[in-house]
Amino acid sequence: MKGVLFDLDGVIADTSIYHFQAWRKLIKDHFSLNLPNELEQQTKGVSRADSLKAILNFLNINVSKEQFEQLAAEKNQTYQKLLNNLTPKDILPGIQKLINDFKSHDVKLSLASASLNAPLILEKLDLRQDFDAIANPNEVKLGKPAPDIFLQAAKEIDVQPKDCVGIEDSIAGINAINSAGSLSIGVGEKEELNKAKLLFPTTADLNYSQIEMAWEQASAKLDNFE
Ligand code: B16
Ligand code: MG
Repeated sequence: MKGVLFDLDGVIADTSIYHFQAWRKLIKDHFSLNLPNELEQQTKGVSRADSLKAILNFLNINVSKEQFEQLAAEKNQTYQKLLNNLTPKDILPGIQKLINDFKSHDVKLSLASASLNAPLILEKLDLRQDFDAIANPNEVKLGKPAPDIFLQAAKEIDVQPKDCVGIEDSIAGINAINSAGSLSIGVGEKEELNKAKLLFPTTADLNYSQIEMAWEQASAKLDNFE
């Protein structure tokens, strides 16, 4: 295990609350409609444009290309205002310890978030210096569930994806890690997350030794196979 590829929203901090609050406000202000909660899960880990497409699709709303761009920009303005409230206290339980454990075992850290706001968020959480790299979603072709952002995050730390574990809370993200050929670690209790090779109910349950053990078991299986 030479690298760890971290998702951000839902793993490092609960920014999904702010994302959804911003989407809710946008849809209320422009279309006087209330967004149902089920859309929160569907937009987790999904890029800004793909989230807006999913929301408009769900509500059966058609907009011009210009209006689409404007809506996405307005959502981001609201989201960034909400991010002003973010401090290191918002780091989810167990994450700082896990980061420290990876670092003390010389495992490189790379961020594989779909969010263009990721560098800003890591700064606000005072975690920027802990990461060796942040993959830029603008530099990859396809969003999660495609593996691209995880492949890019591994490349940025010069580690083969097969030598990395990826940590995710979204279904799209777990599929992306599996397709990238890294070992997937899921966080959450949703049944759909069962495609993760190792699953922890919450971030507070994440545990370096268990991850290392799962890693060793997976490598042993591969060795036997070869
Ligand atoms: P932005 P992750 C994702 O972050 C969020 O889960 C998703 O809700 C959001 O639409 C996406 O980032 C894009 O974020 O609008 O800030 O570029 O889970 O991949 O860390
Ligand atoms: Mg996430």
